[in-house]
Amino acid sequence: MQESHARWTCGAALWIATAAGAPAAPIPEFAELARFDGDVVVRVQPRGEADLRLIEQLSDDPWTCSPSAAGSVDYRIARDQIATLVLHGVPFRVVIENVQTLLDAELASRQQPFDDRAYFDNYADYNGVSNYVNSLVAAYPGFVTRISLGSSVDGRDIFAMRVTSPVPPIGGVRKPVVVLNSLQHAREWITVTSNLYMTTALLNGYASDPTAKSILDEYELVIVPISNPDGYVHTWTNNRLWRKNRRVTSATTRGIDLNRNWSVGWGLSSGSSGSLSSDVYRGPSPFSEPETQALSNYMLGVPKVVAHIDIHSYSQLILRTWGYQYANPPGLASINRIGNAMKNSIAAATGATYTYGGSEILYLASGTAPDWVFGTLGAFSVTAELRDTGANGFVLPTSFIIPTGEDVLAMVKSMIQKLCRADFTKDNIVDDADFVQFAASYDSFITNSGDLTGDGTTDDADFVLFAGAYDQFLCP
Ligand code: 0X9
Ligand code: ZN
Repeated sequence: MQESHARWTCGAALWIATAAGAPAAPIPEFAELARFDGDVVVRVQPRGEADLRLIEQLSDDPWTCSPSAAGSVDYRIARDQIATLVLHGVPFRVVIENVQTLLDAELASRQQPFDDRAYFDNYADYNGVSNYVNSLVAAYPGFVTRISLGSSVDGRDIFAMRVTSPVPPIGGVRKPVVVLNSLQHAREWITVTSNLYMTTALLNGYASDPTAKSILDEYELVIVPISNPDGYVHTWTNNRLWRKNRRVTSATTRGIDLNRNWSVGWGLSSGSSGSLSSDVYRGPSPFSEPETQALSNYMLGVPKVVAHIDIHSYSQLILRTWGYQYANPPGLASINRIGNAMKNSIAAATGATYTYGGSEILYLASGTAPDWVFGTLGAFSVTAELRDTGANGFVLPTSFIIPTGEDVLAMVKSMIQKLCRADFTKDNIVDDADFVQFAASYDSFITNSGDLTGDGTTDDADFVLFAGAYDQFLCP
């Protein structure tokens, strides 16, 4: 008996009722890297449900989705299926002429030994990234600490870095934390290099760049380069275009979309799927996966997460909350102020055009990381979709590594500079109650080392200096 259900299409808010129960494609356990000879990526402009059904029949691999309000969708299909699109008069254009040629070029550069090249000349596999984290710890003692957030389904470490300067926090035991995680989706390799590039640039810039210095003096960055270790390894060894984690879900299906597995907005069919074979399968319950548990539990244990970016590719977007609904989030004006600054700072730094907006510029996505961070922790949180806009999609040539890393550097710097830190009560309104809470933290501060004036005594003059620091928390 077939059940009618909303079927997710990797596209702009396009939802269709379709018959479930088509046999799930078996998941091949590739003896070697899967090949995609003769495949192209097409950008389709569906005229209605019939067009969508056709493209879903032709393709088992929706790529990411166009920001265009016109609602185009990208799919990988076999070249000889182009004729079918033409035959049915479906409007489309080819955005990637030859997927395998892109993959071959990437593979050729992978085969150079990692040690022989500069870090950002190429992509690095799971061990390469782990080694790079170790090398940052060694190169910046006192600034970088390696931590573990937990383990993946297959037992791989979800490692992370705490990055901050040795300058102590004002009025607390830990500086406000900014969390930057990449690669919930395994095939989005550019997100890993960009996250590491941004981290390295801030550390390098500490001595010479006042912005880098103030960021690392006032904040702690928690960087999670590979949020989906098993998926990432799988893209290096078996299928470069894998998206989900590697959980066995049935005899023929694998993987849960980690970015549909978070609890806020979880389970809606308008933005995720309950079908095991779907690329946006949400899993059996919120936080069913150790990877999402590891990230969320870590953030719950941090005294103050003040901002977060969940880094993805591609499409060049900054997506604010909410992902799961079109309704405005509380504090929208403040969110827009930061989001627009991020977009503008990227354009100024690298010339790249990113679009900023809510789910209306992409599609609804339910159970995502930023909705949880914003909804549960009250912290500013966005999804960044990095380069490009589709010419190379997930298989970005290595020449994009540094420019896209510069995009992320600009977005992180501008986000942190624009953060409104005065909202201590986390009600999205800055008022006297915030100052009261701020001032109260002086009590715990004074029991440690209240002598801010450095005159050998802890007295009212120290409180005056402490309270003065509140001004720098006020929203621009
Ligand atoms: O679908 C996703 O998880 C993200 N796009 S991707 O192509 N990298 O898979 C977007 C998630 C955020 N979406 C919204 N805020 N609407
Ligand atoms: Zn993604």
